[in-house]
Amino acid sequence: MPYMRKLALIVATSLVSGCSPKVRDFPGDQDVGSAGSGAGGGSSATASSSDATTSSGASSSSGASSSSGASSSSGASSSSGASNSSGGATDSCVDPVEDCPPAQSACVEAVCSDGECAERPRPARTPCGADGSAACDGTGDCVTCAGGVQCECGEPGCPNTCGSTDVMVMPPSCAGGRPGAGDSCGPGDASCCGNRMVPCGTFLRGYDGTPSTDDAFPAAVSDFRLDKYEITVGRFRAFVDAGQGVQESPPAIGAGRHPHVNGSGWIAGWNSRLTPNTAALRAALQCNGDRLWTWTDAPGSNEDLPINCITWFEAFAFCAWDGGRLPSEAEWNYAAAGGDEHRPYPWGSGIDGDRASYNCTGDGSAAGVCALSDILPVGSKPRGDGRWGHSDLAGNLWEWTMDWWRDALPTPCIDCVHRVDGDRDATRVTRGGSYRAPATDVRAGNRDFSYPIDRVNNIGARCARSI
Ligand SMILES: [Ca+2]
Ligand SMILES: [Ca+2]
Repeated sequence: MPYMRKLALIVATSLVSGCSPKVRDFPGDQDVGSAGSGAGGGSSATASSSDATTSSGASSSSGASSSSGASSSSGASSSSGASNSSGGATDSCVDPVEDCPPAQSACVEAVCSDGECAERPRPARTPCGADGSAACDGTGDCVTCAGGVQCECGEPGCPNTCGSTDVMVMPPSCAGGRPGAGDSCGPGDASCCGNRMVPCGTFLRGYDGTPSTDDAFPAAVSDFRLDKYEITVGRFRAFVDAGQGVQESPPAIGAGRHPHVNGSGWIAGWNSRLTPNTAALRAALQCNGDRLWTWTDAPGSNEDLPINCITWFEAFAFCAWDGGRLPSEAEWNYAAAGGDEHRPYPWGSGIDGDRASYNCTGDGSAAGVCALSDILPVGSKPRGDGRWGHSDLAGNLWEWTMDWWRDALPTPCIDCVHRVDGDRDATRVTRGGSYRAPATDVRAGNRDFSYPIDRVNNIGARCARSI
C-alpha cells in the first residue's frame, strides 16, 4: 500500500473510534434523545417564508443554486499532488492550518503528523472542482462524482475532530438554579441547560430526498454539543443580571469562536452594536413595543419561555458568556436533519401539533390566530425532538446561527462558517421557523435571514458548545 494511503487509513481508523452519539445530562435532565424515524418524504425545497423574520422583508430562498453534483467534471482539477511522504517536510507544527504550507491540490490537505507537516489525500466524496460539483476519489484526485462512495466520519478531510471526549461543565446561566435556569424545563423538569452531543459526520445541506433534491451542497461537521433547548428567559436573565452583553461589558475579543474556524470569535467592531448599559438592554428586550415579547423585568411566569427579541450580537454574546458559541448554519442544519438521515423535520417526516409549535397553533387555537401564548415553554413538544434529543428545532422561535447569509451555500464545507467581517451589519442566517411559521418553513432544510440588529418576536437562539 502506498505510504500516503496507509497513513490516511491509520489516521481514519484512529479517529473513527468512539464516533457515536453521546448524551450530556445534568441533575434532573433524564430525557435522553432517541434515534426516531428516518427521513422520508416531505416538503418543498429549501425555501421560505411567509413567516418573515425581519423588518427587511426577508423571505429567503433556496440555498441551492445549482443542480446535481453528479455530473460535471469541467471544474475538476486533478493529479494527486499527494507528495511529501515519509521523507517529507520537517517543519514542526501543532495546527496544520496555521503552521503548514497549504496543500497544492483540492484533494490533498496539510496535516501535522507527529509534529511535522505532511500531506494526505482528502477522502472520497469531498467536494472539489471550480463549482464543487466534482469529488475527490480518495487518492488525491478530483474526479466526476460516481456516487456510492460516502465520506466516513473521522476520515481525513471530513470532520476535523471525531469521537472526542465529552467533558461536563455546568453553563453559567444555570449556575443559580433559578426558574427557567435550573431544573424546570421539558418533561420531568429537566435541566434547562442540558445539551446533547452531536456526533461528527457528513451530510447534504438542505437536502431531504424529496422534494428537496438538490444534493450540490455536501458538508462535514466535527463533534459538537448543542443545547437541548432554546435559550430561556430565565437563562438570559442571569446574563442580564450579570451586567453582560452591553457596551459597558462586552465579550472579550475572540470569545465565542468556532474551534475549527480561525478568527470566528467576537471582534471589537461589534461592541457598538450592543446597548450602552443594562438599563437600556432591559428596555430593548421589550422589542421596540412589539406586544409579543417574552422578557419581563422581574422574574415571573415566562421564565421557561424562550427569550425572543434579542439581536444577533446579544445571542452571540450570551453564548460566549455561557461557555459556548452560536452554532454554525451547517451544524444547526446537521442536527435538525439528523445528519445523514436527511430528515425533512427533526423527528422524521410529517408534522402535526404534537411535534412543534407552528402556524400559531401552539396554544390550541385555530391556525393563524397568533398570540404570546403560542410561544411555548421550551421542550413542550418532546415528540418533536430530533435524532440526538434536541427540542424545538422546528418552530417555537427561529434561531440565530453564526453565519452571514449567502444565497448559495458555501462549498466545500468542512466545519465551515460563512463570515464577512467587513460587512458587520449584513444579514445573518436564521433556522427552524417559528410559532408563526407555516409547516413548510419549519423544515430542517429551510433557511431565512435577518439583520443582526433586528429584534423580532419570532427569533431567539440556542448555543452550541465545542468539544
Ligand atoms: Ca394561537
Ligand atoms: Ca426553534
